[in-house]
Amino acid sequence: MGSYIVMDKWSTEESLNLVDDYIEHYAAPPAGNSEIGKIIRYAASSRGKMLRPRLLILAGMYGPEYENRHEKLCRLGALLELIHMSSLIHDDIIDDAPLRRGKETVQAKFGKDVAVYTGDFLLARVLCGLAKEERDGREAEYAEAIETVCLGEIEQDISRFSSDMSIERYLAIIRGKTATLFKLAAGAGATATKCDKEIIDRLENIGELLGMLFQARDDLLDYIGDEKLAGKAVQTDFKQGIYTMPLLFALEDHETAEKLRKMLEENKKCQSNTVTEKAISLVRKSCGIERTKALMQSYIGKIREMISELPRNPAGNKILAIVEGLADV
Ligand code: GRG
Repeated sequence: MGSYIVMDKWSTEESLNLVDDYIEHYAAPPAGNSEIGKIIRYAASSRGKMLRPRLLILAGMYGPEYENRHEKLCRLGALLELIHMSSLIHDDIIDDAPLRRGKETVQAKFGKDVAVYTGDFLLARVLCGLAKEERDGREAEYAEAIETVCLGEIEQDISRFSSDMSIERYLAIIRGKTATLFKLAAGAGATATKCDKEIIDRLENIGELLGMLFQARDDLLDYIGDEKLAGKAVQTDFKQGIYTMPLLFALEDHETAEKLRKMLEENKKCQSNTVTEKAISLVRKSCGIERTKALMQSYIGKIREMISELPRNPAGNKILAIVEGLADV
């Protein structure tokens, strides 16, 4: 495996500022109708943690063409973040969510119909950006990733309220709906800077594990987190019939399983706050929280090991810093 000196020429923040500029460029509203412009600007202006473009750029640092391809990495990061934003806009419609990134959601502010079209508009801009500006033979991978995310969401939706959801099936769902974009981020960054195939594969695996870790954390925060810190509503999964890791582990705990199964039956018939509160409190007292944390630790261990097997590169510690940030729950 080749190893070469990597100049830390741009700080991650500098790169992400450029990603921001490209998001504005790709999502620029069409001239003419100021009302439409206002909606699109609102939708495209809220910023989250930018984890996916961050990972894309860090993966790109492993390639020999990093310096020449820095602008391209930032453009791809912007396009990937726009795919993510479009998925969040759609997700908030489905969940009837009032808040995202600490701000009113597009659906709460402008209505569900406008939100559907706005999410689609942003996705169309991504397709246009890929087709016109980034023609590098990888366009289909973006489309396939969107397809996989959608399949994960469809499977999750048709499994709502199912009391026989297995841990394996749930892991397959989150691999699709969440880990896919992280895997794409790492693969797109590493490919754009011409990493060797072996390095691309390893970075993709790291990306996928990071996505799994991220979703396990998100699931945990829904049970033990705080709305202010999360920037969105918490304690929503159970009532919506989305049975995630902490609950699935709690169902394997004989102390709580029987009571919890009765609550699942009640929840299927009628979604009340009372049964939701009882179920959340039971999950908190069960092994569900500790086992979810243990699963997260196992992902973290694997990611550490895989980073240590990559050529030495300042990006390695930066990826580890993201991982450590996610470990803190
Ligand atoms: C249009 C691509 C597309 C998909 C439509 C609705 C849907 C199908 C997909 C939703 C996928 C989804 C919301 C997965 C959950 C991933 C998740 C926990 C996202 C939150 O990501 P953060 O915390 O968000 O990185 P920020 O706000 O920081 O960017």
